[in-house]
Amino acid sequence: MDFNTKNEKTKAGYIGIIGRPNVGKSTLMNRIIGQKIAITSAKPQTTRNIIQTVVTKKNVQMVFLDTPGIHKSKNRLGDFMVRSAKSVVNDADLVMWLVEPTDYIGAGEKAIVEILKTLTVPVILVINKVDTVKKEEVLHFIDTYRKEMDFAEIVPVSALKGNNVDELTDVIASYLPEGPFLFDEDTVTDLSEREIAAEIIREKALRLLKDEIPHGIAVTIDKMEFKKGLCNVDATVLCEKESHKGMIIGKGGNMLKKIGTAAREDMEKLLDIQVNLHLWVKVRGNWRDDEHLLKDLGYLKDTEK
Ligand SMILES: Nc1nc2c(ncn2[C@@H]2O[C@H](COP(=O)(O)OP(=O)(O)OP(=O)(O)O)[C@@H](O)[C@H]2O)c(=O)[nH]1
Ligand SMILES: [Mg+2]
Repeated sequence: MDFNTKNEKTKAGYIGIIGRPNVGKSTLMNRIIGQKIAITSAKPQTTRNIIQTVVTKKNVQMVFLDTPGIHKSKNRLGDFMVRSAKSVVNDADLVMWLVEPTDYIGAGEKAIVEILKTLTVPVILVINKVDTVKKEEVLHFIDTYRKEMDFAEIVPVSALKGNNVDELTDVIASYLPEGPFLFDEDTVTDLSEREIAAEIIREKALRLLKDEIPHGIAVTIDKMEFKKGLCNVDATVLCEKESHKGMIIGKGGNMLKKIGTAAREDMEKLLDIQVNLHLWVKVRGNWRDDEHLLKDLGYLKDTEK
């Protein structure tokens, strides 16, 4: 049996968060850990990689695996995203399936149910965004979903407002196996500072740009150095077309300035240091189907080529 420093029995485990795009997976993970690590936006397919975060409270350590939304992919990047999302269910001690508060269970949800039915670990259904519907309706949605499969628990929450999130955290803890902590108690994420910086810039582009442009954007950090109480960052925004480049830069550089300012402010909060951010924009047509570029951008592992 394992004990923490206070001689209490410890529990620890991996919790996979899966669901369709835009249901609030990253918002919920950030809410539970109490920090904004994963980027979020109103546009689907925001998360592109598995993001691991760790929260240690008293004798329980929860390791969350936030995943890209499961969707019908249209390119190699999409294939990678969906493959990553599906893979976490094999590494998890517990799976949370996040859904919208609706009684429409479409082909996307059905496909996820088929994956979940094969699992031996507990599956918690989380009905998110309950702040957008009437309380009475939630019971009806619970009933609809209950018919699809046996869930260990069904928990309605609002990740945005925080409603019922503490209760959900208690439920998660109750299903974790007893065992030693998997990480140091002060570990928060496996993302490096460079990766976080790139994600913050991508989030601002996602939020500020319109239409299909954000989906064709990737961000690389070309330089990140800490010097004399300053952090100097050079980054490149990759896009797919010359016309997109023009819109990302904007009239008189206005849009790029907006993206840069918003990103710098977030980086300064997170790193607690003054940040100098320089952004460039480059066109790399079709990068979402380019093996080499995908690999450089961290979206394709060697073994997956
Ligand atoms: N009203 C409401 N909106 C929410 C809630 N949770 C998340 N959202 C919003 O839903 C949108 C999508 O949130 P994300 O956390 O990025 O969703 P996701 O499931 O991680 O999306 P992908 O990474 O694209 O798969 C954002 O605009 C969030 O603010 C909620 O509880 N209530
Ligand atoms: Mg996400």
